[in-house]
Amino acid sequence: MYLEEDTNKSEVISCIFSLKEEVGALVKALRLFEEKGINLTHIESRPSRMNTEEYEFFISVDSNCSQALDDVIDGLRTQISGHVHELTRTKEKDTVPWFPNDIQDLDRFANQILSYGSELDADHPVSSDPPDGPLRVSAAGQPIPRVEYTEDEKATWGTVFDGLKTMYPTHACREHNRVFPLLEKYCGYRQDNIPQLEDVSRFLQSCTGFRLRPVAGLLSSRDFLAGLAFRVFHSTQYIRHSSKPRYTPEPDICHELLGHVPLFADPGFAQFSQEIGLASLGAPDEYIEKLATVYWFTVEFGLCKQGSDIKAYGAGLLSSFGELQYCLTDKPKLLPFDPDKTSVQKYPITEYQPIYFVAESFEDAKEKVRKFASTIPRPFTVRYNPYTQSIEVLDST
Ligand code: HBI
Ligand code: NLE
Ligand code: FE
Repeated sequence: MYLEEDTNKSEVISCIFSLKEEVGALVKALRLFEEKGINLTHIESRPSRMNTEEYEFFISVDSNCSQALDDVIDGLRTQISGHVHELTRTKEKDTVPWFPNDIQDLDRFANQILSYGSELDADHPVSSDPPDGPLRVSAAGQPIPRVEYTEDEKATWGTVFDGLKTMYPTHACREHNRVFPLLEKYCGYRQDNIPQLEDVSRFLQSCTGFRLRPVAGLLSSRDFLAGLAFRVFHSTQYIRHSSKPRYTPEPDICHELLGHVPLFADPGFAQFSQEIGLASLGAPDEYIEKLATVYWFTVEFGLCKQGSDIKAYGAGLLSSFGELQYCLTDKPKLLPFDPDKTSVQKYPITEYQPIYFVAESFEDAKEKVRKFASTIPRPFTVRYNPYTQSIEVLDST
């Protein structure tokens, strides 16, 4: 299922509406869909928490029905129910941003790569589709293609691997140090071998259910964070330039495999990451920016207390032997992790961080992010159902 992006018009593909609990109410509403020839791809119902006389319905439609859905929503509003929330993929006032409902929906992200460096570009995804239609890159469930790396690339990996491995015992958090030997044993983590995403993804699934999906570059914060809600981590497959082994601003295979993967194998950390993802679904843009900033200062550049020490758990630190060394010197400023403050902290993206936030523990950080997430305005709450690999939209507020 691929969503044709048309930046000029609204792209409503899901909506939530409430109906009085009475015989035939749903039939009347569904007739509006039938009249417009709309094919529903998903429908879900539950009693309203806010109004015990009402039921709420969450529906999705084929993306080519989006124009007709606009008309139906008008009809629902005027003829049947005042309460309709639209979910849209393009920006429109007073609508809830679209979010993936099902793990298959993540296939839409493969074509939405941004050029690196400016979040401004988040509004203008660069499409690399050929003229005769979109490329479907590694759909959910397909094995990740294996990559043959050049000798030069392997040498770069070797330099990064060695540089980091000697520092982990003193600089990395204990969770990272616990998992790393398992990756050496089961996934081919070696100085002379770049592990394959498919093998690593299988390993992660057996630890925490996290899986990797390859992407050709950066996704928007909204898309990237949404993946985490499904325990899906979008991972690059290319490697940094051989002249920059100590530090590169962009994610690369060293960053994903050495920085992120060990922690996604840790149950507490996996849950922490997924909660950031769940909090992002359908959140307004300004909150996506705040969550992306929380993500930056935790998953990417977090420090945490362990006993009487401070250790690195952020992947951007654990994949850069330049910054890993720097972050535990007295040069940067350390502040306590507090989502209200952390979420609005500005940060550079092409140099070592001047400020790090220190968490008491993953558990404590999770609690704090949970509290912060509860302040995000959304007309519903969400829960991930791992059996169906889909998001359950729970109740309206
Ligand atoms: N996209 N592919 C990819 N990899 C990332 O690590 C990544 C991303 N998009 C945004 C992002 N990271 C973060 O900086 C936050 O905006 C979520
Ligand atoms: N600076 C990190 C590294 O060199 O591995 C990558 C950070 C990606 C956000
Ligand atoms: Fe990263």
